[in-house]
Amino acid sequence: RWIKKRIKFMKLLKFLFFSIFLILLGCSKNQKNILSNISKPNILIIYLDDLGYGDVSAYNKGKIQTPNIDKLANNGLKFTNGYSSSATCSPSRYALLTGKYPWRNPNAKIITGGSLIIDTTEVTLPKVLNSNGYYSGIVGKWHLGLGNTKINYNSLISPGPNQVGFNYSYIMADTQDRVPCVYIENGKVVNLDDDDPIEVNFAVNSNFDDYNLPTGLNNPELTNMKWHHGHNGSIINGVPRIGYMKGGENALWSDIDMADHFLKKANEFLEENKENNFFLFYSLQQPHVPRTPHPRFEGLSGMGPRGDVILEADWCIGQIYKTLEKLDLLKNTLIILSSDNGPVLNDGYYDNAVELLGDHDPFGGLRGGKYSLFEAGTKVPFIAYWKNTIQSGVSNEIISQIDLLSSISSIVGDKFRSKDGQDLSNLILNNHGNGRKELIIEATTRTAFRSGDWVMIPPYNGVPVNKNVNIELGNSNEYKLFNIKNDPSQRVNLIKVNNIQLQKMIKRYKSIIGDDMNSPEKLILE
Ligand code: NG6
Ligand code: CA
Repeated sequence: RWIKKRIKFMKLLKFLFFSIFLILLGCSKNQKNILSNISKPNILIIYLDDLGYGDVSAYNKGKIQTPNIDKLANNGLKFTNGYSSSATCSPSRYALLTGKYPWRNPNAKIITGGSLIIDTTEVTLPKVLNSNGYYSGIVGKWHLGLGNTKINYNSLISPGPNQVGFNYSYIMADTQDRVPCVYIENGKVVNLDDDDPIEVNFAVNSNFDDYNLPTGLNNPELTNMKWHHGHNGSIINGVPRIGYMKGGENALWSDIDMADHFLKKANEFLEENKENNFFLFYSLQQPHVPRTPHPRFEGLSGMGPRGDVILEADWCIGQIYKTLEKLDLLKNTLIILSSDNGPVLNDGYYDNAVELLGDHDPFGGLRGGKYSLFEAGTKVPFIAYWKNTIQSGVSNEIISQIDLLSSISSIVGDKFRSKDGQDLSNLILNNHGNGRKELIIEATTRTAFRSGDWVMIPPYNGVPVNKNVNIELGNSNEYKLFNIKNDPSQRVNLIKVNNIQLQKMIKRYKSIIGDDMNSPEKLILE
């Protein structure tokens, strides 16, 4: 009996030990999950196209209302000195994905049907994340070039996003004002009919007239949006585009449905990857031209199509937020929202962007705009949001999109740091520590220099104002020096008043750009 009792007791003990062991194991597993999720958040970059510093109402500069972006800005960290890496799209996106200044790469210029400008051997943001167990996807505008030579849209298009790190891609090749007006999924044109191959041509004196296809130049009567400058090639869905396109009828996108279409793909990506660590680059096309809001947004802003597509984009961002909420992903997703360059009103179509602007200020009181070396070219909305992790706040520290690769790498525990980016993870997550001390600003291959509160713009040949878009580009035959803390709209040139500061900045600027400056012919440095 005694032995039986003892065996029973031992069994009980064993059971107890085993249960405790299981409980502990469960705890530690949970703990590990929580920890690993916290140290490795999902990354969602929401990237807008030509959205200005004043176009987000949380910045209190303009009149348009963007409640969904505001939600991220007001409950996350809002940067007031956040920069895109260039005042135009392709170089800016190149720098975001590689952490390298775009002026180091002579190919990093606005792309019109051109080849991929990221070397497939280069380290990129998606590659770093993939090596840390992430699944990476891009949905939306690409504009970093495709292929190595002339692109054949009728077979697998490569290299492209999938060759520089994205496991999944659903893109528009360049812009919605450029042909071909089709979506490309993992290198394949979506809905392409083999019997109706696509031909694309960007030659200025194209022989596309030979095909007897209407163009904006020859058949303005067939357009429902009039071109102002450029944009007089093939007419697709009533909109004249840059370049000429033939065939691919079945694959043509619907402009008014583009926002819903990309949103659907982005939502699908989130649903499918809710169990993975994921990186999604949600690259919206708004408010770039042609601005074609879905009819349910038409007229809502009272500012014409430009305002309407901003409301449409804001709504899409709200929908993405809802999806993350529904999938219970907000607590372990770091969201970065920004724009690839500053705003422009008339970028080539008559769409009343100027006429109906009213007292809205997309430029947020800054000088210049898209294409410009002045502040409005590259100072953009820049927001970091991570529910329950990033405290709501405002940072006046300087941060650039070029820092995202190094910072995100650091956040996920990777050692990689890019050539020109800084690890600003502490600033992004904790609003703590310093931002950049200095930054090279870029616009259409020209460069300028920000150091602390000072901006120095070297002299450049070229017109001071691009009359078509009515934007001051920053060209003049003298140096310019501004203290943007006292003079954010860069009105007072201080070269005479503070020559010492000017000389200091010229010296430092030259030492940074060195031999890498790729357009010395544009630079008149004495
Ligand atoms: C310019 C286009 C402009 C826009 C820009 C690219 C003309 C006259 N202008 O060449 O409309 O498409 O390229 O914009 O064709 S970006 O935001 O993608 O850099
Ligand atoms: Ca852009």
